[in-house]
Amino acid sequence: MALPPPPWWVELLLVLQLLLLLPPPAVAESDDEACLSNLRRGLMDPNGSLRNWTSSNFAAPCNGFTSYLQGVTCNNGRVYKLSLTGLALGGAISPFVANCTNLQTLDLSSNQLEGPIPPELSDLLNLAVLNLSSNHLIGSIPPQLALCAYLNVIDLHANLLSGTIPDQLGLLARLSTFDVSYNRLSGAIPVLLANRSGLAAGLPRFNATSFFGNRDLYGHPLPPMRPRGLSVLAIIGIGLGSGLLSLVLSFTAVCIWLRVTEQAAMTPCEEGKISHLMPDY
Ligand SMILES: *[C@@H]1O[C@H](CO)[C@@H](O)[C@H](O)[C@H]1NC(C)=O
Ligand SMILES: *[C@@H]1O[C@H](CO)[C@@H](O)[C@H](O)[C@H]1NC(C)=O
Ligand SMILES: *[C@@H]1O[C@H](CO)[C@@H](O)[C@H](O)[C@H]1NC(C)=O
Ligand SMILES: *[C@@H]1O[C@H](CO)[C@@H](O)[C@H](O)[C@H]1NC(C)=O
Ligand SMILES: *[C@@H]1O[C@H](CO)[C@@H](O)[C@H](O)[C@H]1NC(C)=O
Ligand SMILES: CC(=O)N[C@H]1CO[C@H](CO)[C@@H](O)[C@@H]1O
Repeated sequence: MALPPPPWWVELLLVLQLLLLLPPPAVAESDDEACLSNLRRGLMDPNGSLRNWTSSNFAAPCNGFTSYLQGVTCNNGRVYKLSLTGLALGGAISPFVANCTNLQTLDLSSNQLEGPIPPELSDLLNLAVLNLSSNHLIGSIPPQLALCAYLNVIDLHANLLSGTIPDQLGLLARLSTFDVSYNRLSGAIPVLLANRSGLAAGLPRFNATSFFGNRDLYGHPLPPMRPRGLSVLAIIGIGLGSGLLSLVLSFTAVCIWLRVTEQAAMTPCEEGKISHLMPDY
């Protein structure tokens, strides 16, 4: 006969069941409207790609599975995919995007977006794909992204992100694509992103391509931290540079000296002599 499970375990199970039985929050329907209208307000759209993003469409963004809003895909009347890629959009990502609580894909890649990645994205508990690559985003990568437990894809390559890569992101068990290459990130690469844990501990997880192009990022799979101070190349460069400079300076000095002595020695008669020396044809 099996032992009865400990009481705390039963309690936990009950709480979980209770949570599953709770009705969805009453505000759910109007969240998408707040999400889309605030997102639009924060964006600049020089090419008019968001012409259909009008307030009447925000009020009813979904008609079952379809939407009149460019880049919006719906599922059961809720926005579940936002894909505005390569539309020359400027401005910043509104934190209100987190009000689209059913969002599974947020792809705003290949635009001119500025400003930070809103940490509020952690409210998007169904988020599986986050692609904000090829923009001008600044600030650090919010560690709160680790709360989006279903994240499969984090693509932030080619931005201006700085700071360290949060260790917490290594805990995202479903993460299969991670790209933070070509930013301004620094510090050590989190071990849990470089190597697998658990049964496959020590096997590589994401290779160097995920991390290239960040001058101050170091550690496996990139080379270890470079020694502080001048690199060998810089020293050679400075040596060659100063050598060349002194050569140019002394050459100039000799030229000036020659000119001065030449002018001092130059007389009309000597000029005549010189012309005599020229061969006649
Ligand atoms: C924009 O809305 C109009 C109707 O309001 C629709 O016919 C058109 O297909 C929409 N465009 C896009 C790109 O969804
Ligand atoms: C936006 O418009 C400019 C100028 O009209 C054009 O050169 C550019 O290709 C357009 N970009 C997109 C993404 O439509
Ligand atoms: C992110 O979007 C870019 C294009 O905008 C695309 O090339 C890239 O493959 C996407 N990333 C992933 C992981 O799908
Ligand atoms: C990660 O893996 C590399 C080889 O793939 C290995 O050299 C390194 O020691 C590992 N690091 C950890 C902390 O397991
Ligand atoms: C890194 O891994 C990807 C697949 O995940 C592969 O396409 C790429 O060639 C690898 N790059 C290096 C430098 O090993
Ligand atoms: C109803 C709801 O979730 N509202 C949130 C929308 O987003 C803003 C900014 O993140 C939050 O402050 C609201 O609570």
